[in-house]
Amino acid sequence: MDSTGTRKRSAEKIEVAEPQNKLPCSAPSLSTEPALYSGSFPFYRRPSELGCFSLDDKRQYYGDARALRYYSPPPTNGPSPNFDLRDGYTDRYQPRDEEIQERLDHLLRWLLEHRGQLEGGPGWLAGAIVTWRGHLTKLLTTPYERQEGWQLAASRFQGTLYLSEVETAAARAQRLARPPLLRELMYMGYKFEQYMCADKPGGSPDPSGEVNTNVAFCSVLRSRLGNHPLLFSGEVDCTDPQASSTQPPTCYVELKTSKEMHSPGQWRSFYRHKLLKWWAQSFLLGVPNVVAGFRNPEGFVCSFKTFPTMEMFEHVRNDRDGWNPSVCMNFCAAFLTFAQSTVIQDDPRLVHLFSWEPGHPVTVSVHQDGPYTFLPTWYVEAMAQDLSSPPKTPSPKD
Ligand code: 0WD
Ligand code: CA
Repeated sequence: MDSTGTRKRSAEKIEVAEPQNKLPCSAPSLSTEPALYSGSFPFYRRPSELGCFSLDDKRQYYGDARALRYYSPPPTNGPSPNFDLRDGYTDRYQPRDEEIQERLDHLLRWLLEHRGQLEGGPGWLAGAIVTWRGHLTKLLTTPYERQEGWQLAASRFQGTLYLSEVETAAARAQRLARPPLLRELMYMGYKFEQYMCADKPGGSPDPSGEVNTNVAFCSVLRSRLGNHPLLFSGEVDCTDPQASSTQPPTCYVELKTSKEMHSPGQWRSFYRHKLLKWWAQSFLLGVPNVVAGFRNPEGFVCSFKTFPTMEMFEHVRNDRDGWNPSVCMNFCAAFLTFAQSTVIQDDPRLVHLFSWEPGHPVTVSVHQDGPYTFLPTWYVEAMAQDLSSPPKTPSPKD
């Protein structure tokens, strides 16, 4: 940034797709072809936790760790687990209302309350990208995704670039028509967390309680990808009180469920598809281990396995149809460069909508003051106050 608040163009080459048809002018777009991004692994700063917040059973925000849970697996020398993941689905399940679009709101509240204490020096935030970890996960997996597209809304405000996902029409239609079996499968993932987590360190899980997916513990982190400073937040399942490091995010554990596998072909497919998503999500936040519970066709977890995040790639390293972490990270860096160079105007009501469908490049459309605007007035006005009110002069008593 220079003193006028204008973003300096970096020397980095923007990897914008060459128009194949050689038309003289076409709107800029970004290719997602894996072959274009297979260079060496880019710089990714070890994510450090800046803070956290919690959402309660009514989705109310608290600026503390009250919703953090503690990893409490059954003893390894005891009997093998037998967790009924369908238990409570019909009578003890309080699912979050997915019609409510929260966009970046909770993260913005955290940022507003901590903007004065951010490390990185004055102006760090003005050069940063603010988003959810889940949005970055989608970017990382894009070069390999063949089914689901995405839309990301982008606005620049006081220099900072904010990225907020927009539910695509197809995703909305799918959500509204979600088959009952898929709904139950989603519940089973949360039920597994309840079997594996305690409310207090050293405590025991209580599977008799209800599952309420409004409750969330979110970590807020600082990192950098290439020359892009990042501030993002992600939901964390639990912390391991026995972990060798008690320092977040390296004490965090991600919990997953997956179908029991019986053939080498099933494992291969698991490594190619599921492990890519698990890796991208946990690598971004710096979560060292993913604990997977394998469920049988009756919905019982009878075994689990820990997958260290840094070892996941080994399962596909020699697989021609596998994934490559460098491709994921280089594509994400290229997208962030593309977004930074596309969104020039500093205006919280102006949205550049980046859209992607499998088999196509990322395209952009521009929207002013419309339904895509996502930075809330309470945030914009409070942040603008900072700039308009002169800094307090210390009184002799201070
Ligand atoms: O990702 C999104 N489209 C949005 C998420 C848009 C706006 C808000 N959020 C919220 C979520 O409700 C949640 O509180 O952000 C938080 C999660 O952010 P994230 O960590 O960036 O998201 P992601 O990495 O996609 O998901 C992490 C976990 C999930 O774990 P699994 O193991 O299934 O990947 O967050 C939970 C879920 O447990 N989660 C949700 N919980 C309730 N409703 C949702 C949701 N829509 N999405 C993710
Ligand atoms: Ca999880």
